[in-house]
Amino acid sequence: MRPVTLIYCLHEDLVLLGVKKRGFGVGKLNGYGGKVHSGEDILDAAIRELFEEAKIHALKEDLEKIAEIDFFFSDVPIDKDWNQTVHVYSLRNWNGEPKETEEMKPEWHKRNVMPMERMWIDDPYWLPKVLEGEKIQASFTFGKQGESIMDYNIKIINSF
Ligand code: 6OG
Repeated sequence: MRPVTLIYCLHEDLVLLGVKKRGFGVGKLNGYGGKVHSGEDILDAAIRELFEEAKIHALKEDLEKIAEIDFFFSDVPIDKDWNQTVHVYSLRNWNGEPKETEEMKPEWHKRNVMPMERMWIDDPYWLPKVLEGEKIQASFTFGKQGESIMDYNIKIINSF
């Protein structure tokens, strides 16, 4: 499974989401993150992706791990490399103002009224839980190239 990162920046009752402008999940609203390079530390990758996509700086000690999720795409050829393990973090302190980049256009949303119809179809199952403070380990299996959920499992855990 390919490791990838995902950060949700939180400020008061708001969460920073971005419209993905290219690549995997184009057009969808999501947190910030991407692929961990080979040999790269996962937290370093999370910080690097956040800077590349939003131009804000984070410190490792400010990242709080809130979820680890395996995503399987049952009808996408293995060599397309869509199957991934997403390491999810929340972040309350950073430096700088989120900016639009070639990859993401930032939008702030109220945490309790997120526009789920513009997000990945798995998000309603787990994202509200983790933004309320739960920690989860989960897996999802998709059909229809990610447009339907065939199976999922969510386990609430005490800590990572
Ligand atoms: P690149 O591969 O473009 O980064 N990601 C998902 N996020 C959610 N909420 N649901 C999913 O369900 C996801 N699959 C991947 C991880 C892709 C970014 O998208 C996230 C990365 O932050 C399938 O570099």
